[in-house]
Amino acid sequence: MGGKEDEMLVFLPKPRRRLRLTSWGLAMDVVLLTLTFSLFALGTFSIINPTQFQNFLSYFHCGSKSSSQNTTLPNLHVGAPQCDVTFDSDRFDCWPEGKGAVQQTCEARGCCWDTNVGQGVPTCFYPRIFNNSYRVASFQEFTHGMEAVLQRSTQSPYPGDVMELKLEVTYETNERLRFKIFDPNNKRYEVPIDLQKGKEMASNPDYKVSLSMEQFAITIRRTSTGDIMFDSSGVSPLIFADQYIQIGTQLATSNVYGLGEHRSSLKLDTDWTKITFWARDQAPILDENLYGSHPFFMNLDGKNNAHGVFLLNSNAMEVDLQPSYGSSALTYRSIGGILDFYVFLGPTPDAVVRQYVNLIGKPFFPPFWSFGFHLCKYGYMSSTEVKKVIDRNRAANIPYDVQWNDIDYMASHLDWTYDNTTYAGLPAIVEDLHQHDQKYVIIVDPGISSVESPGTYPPYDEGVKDDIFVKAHDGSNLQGKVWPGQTVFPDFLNPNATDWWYRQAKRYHDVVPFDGLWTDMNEPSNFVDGSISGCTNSSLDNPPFIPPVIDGSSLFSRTLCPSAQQYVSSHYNVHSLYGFSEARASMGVLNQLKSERSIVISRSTFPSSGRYGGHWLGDNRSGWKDLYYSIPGIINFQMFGIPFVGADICGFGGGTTPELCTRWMQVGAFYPFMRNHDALGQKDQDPGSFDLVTQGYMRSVLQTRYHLLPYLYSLFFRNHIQGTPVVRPLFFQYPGEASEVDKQFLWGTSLLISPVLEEGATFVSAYFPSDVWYDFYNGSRLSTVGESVRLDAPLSKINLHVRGGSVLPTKPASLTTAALRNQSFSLLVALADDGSAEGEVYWDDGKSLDSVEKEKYSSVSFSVAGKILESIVFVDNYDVGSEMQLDGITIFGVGKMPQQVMVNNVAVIPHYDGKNHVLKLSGLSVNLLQPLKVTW
Ligand code: MIG
Repeated sequence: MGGKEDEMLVFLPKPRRRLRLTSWGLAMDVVLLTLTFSLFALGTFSIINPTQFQNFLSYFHCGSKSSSQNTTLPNLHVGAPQCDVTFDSDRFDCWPEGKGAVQQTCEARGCCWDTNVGQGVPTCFYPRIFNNSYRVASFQEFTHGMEAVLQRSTQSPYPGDVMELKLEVTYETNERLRFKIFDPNNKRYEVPIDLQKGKEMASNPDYKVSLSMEQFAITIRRTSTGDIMFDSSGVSPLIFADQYIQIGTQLATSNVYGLGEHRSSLKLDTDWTKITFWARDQAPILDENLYGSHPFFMNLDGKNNAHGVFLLNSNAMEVDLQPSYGSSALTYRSIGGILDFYVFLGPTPDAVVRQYVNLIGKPFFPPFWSFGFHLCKYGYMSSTEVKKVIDRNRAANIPYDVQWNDIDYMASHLDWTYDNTTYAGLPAIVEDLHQHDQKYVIIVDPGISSVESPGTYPPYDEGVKDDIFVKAHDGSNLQGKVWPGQTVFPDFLNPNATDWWYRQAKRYHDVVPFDGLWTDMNEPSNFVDGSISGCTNSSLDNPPFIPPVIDGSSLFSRTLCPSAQQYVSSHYNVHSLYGFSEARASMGVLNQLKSERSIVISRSTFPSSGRYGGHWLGDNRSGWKDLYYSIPGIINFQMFGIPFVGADICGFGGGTTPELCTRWMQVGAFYPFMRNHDALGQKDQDPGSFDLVTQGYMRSVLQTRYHLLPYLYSLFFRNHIQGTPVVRPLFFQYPGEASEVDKQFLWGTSLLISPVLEEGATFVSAYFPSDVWYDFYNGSRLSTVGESVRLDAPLSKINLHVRGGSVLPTKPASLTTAALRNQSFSLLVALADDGSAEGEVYWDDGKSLDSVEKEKYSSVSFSVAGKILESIVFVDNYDVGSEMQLDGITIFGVGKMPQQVMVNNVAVIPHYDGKNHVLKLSGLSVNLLQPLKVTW
């Protein structure tokens, strides 16, 4: 922790030491700073911001009292100067086990003991000067990075210390830096995902790395501003033992986001929060570990620049967030693998997401049909019941594209079967759906029954033959228990499993031609802990440290034994990759089966899952809180590169009400993946099951969604080629404002959604960033911005606003996406204050596997300036005439009735709404693939 004997070495580029001093303007500061510099070797902190300056002061006050140079365990106790950590917030937990510490054992770790602390504050914490960690023994600098050898000479509290480590820093691109800390002498497990790296190397990066030598620390700053992006000095010290790896970092500000999968507000709570990563089948509980693992966060700095930090590590892990030095700090504690960090420079939130997604792999491009409305329920007792639901929603003219089936369709819950008594009508239903241009998606679970009569159940027999099941520690197929009873679990990390999975899917698809796969239970979930015969006493099953997972005491609660063996490594290491590997295999199977784009919706996910499918947020409840939490949940998965995401609309568990379900359909109409799903035993909640008034509200918002699908689809195209997030929180677009707003969200940069999330409310208080906003429905301009505005929100309506400066492509709402596709386009133009606007449309056949890669699409951009709207046709390779026709243009913000309106040099008769300043052109029938020019 920055002892005065510390030397720091600064790498690339050269220090700009004096630059920032003057900006503080306080002579006192400069004096103290100079003092500080004399204590901490010059060059240590070449660029300093005020927060950092506070850190210096505390180092100064305390560090001056210590002159400890030795490397043996210091004998510390309360009251010793080293333990005089003035603020609770500067205390870094030295006993993360939580229970079991007493003064003596705490001090034996070289730590300080104080029970007189606030809620959540550790009683056993690191002293300021902590010598029981690593020092830099040697280093070498290269053009594109550096290497250092780190050594420790004492033991940590955990077995298997790696006494010598290697640090490798690579300046990978101008926007991305990697640093890796690993054991150079023994190869350890590393996450087997396929990162997407080009050959490019950094040429002029805006980052700078410095090392603290005597007590190892790494500091990474944005060169142009001096702000911290990663700084492991002054926080929890580095520990690298076989099953306990710890490193900390200061945060630039407490505006920190990400770290999934968890249920929480969008901006994370940094007031002593513990976040656990270990894939888990568990209905969402605030902050607890959930279905997937995404050790990625975004942090805003004091200048509202954003950066991102990704720790590529799949082991069980804990991240602690706490206040520190007037800002916040973060501590990672992983129980395996290595430390493999990527830092992304942004500087906009949007750029951070793009940089991260470009590394982990850009998301799959969903087929057009998948943006329609999906309907599902657990507990359709028969195919007759499914047919009844389909029919009543069709009869109610509900825009509706996809019907799903949960495990009810299976015979005895066996994958790749259907019950030929209760579900005898299934093939006919699928045929009927297809005849109506609708699609059908089924659930499949990983657990494969291992106790069917030999020769009767090919998925098991063939899996045994192909030897693709997860092995117990003794080499036998691990036996667990899931829906069908006793089961084994395919190891989707085994390359042979994909072919096996394909054969099972193909056999079934020949009879029931499903269009997408829903991969549930893939944490993987197990109804018994570990296996039917328990787990071993090994340190894999009983590690010396267990992060605070649900059920606290064990990693194998409701899943497989960590000692189980998979193709790549132990389940201990690859547990959280199970859902990812199943989605990857399943998308491969679908591509081969359908030769068209399809969807996989996976419950468990890991970084790069987005390449192979989407996600839903799991088992929520029919409650208003759950409705709210869906919004931060959906935004988080945009950051995680899994943009095709939704929550169970109207709520899964518990009973919904017409009001809640209406409000939820209104929010859900703006989930990228829109599915209404209900739990077993609950009352039906499909739109057709409600009274006519409620049905009307639901139909109306579905029509709005369908109308806007060309815009959503164009956003997904951008996302697919560049990683640009589809749904955004306000702070992405306005980082200086609204850093906590998570009850509203944007589609792209142009459409602001401000839903009602409270029972009985008929208005909503919505925040409007300082910009130009028009009411989506009537085009009137909002007069108040930069604050919260009270908007009318009767149950019939969700408030939507269009940002001035946008052009959105639309088509008239239809009952299916197939019908919608055939209709002509319209443009919705919303003018900025200077009269400008821009936008684009992407269009293809909606289904080809290689539409984008082979440029089998059309794309047109639009821009408005000086009362002229023009288009540029970039690609015109998809030209089905009826689909590419442009019929209408609506322009918001046209101050007065124009004298003349010309479209491609032909005068047209407009409609002008003088009250709301809206100009409307209709019946144009021009070809969108010809350059367009509209003047008014
Ligand atoms: O053990 O398949 O999250 O959506 O309806 C429960 C039945 C299994 C959990 C999924 C839920 C699904 C349910 N599944």
